[in-house]
Amino acid sequence: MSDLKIAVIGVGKMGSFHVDSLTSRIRGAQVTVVSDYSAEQAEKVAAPVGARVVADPLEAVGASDVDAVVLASPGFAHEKQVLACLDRGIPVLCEKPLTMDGASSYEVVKAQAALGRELIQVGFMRRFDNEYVALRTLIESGQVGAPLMLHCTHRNPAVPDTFTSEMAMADSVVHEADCTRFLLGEEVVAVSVIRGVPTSAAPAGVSDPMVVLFETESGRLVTVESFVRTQIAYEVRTELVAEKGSAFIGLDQNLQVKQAGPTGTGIWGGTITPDFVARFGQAYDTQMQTFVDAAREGTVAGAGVWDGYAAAAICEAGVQAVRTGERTAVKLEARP
Ligand code: ISE
Repeated sequence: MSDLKIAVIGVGKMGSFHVDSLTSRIRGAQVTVVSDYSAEQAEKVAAPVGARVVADPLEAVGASDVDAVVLASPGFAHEKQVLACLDRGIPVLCEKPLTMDGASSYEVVKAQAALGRELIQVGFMRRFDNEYVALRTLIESGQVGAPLMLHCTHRNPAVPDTFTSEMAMADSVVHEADCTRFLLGEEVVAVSVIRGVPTSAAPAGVSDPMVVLFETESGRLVTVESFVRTQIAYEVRTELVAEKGSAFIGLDQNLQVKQAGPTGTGIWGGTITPDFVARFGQAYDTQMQTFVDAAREGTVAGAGVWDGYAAAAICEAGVQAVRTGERTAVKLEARP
């Protein structure tokens, strides 16, 4: 079987990581087309891998040397680009968010259902992270009994000053929304937000850190600490509390070193990953290999269009909860 020819649309931090992954670590794929609103950035990423630059993203989707698309363009551009992939009948791996709100994501859900084929995969890469997979396997095995609660920590070292509390919900906490659904296998029905004392690194009026509470269909509780300006490193942890035990992932338990410290005493410890690409590199690559393997068969695997829609609806409620301080219900339409 010949290599899958891929167009990567949007080659900022994430898109250029995907181009590198597809070129050097993924089997059965070749990046043939690169598109970006910055012609200079597109050329910089395309040239070393022998891809051609197509300025118009919709033209890239329609190109004859493209069998599948990886979308890492800004979220507001996704809807049109994903629908163009459906129109052409080719698989697409779309970075989150699927679209900017629940209503437009539901339109995409309906469009795929009308087509009768699954062609959209949403880039919730944590579903491919070895630790998240192990935690879900543990839950499914019943070894620690029925799950009761999740406690999630989501810390980023820094974000631009333009990154508001609403953006923390839509851009960062969205992963915890998807993990909740992935780990517990049920929908989130309500979101509440509690704002605490902000870090001095946060601009005036921005709540950082904040605590988010998800309630699931069966009444399980999920707490999320969202803190995007820790000024330290990237820390993402989850603790499961179940009837007969608990379990933890994300402890940065890699290389632990003991050595002489500055004060004549010994010190020990390891390092914390600096950012999400370093922390989830394995998950991104596994997700991409899964996408390529499925796309060569004309389909997709992993988080689907419904997962993208549910996450968009949860974040919409979350943004509302940030703004009003009120517990906000998540409204999901019927699954087609
Ligand atoms: C970023 O867009 C991601 O997807 C990361 O996983 C998340 O941790 C970060 O907060 C987001 O800005």
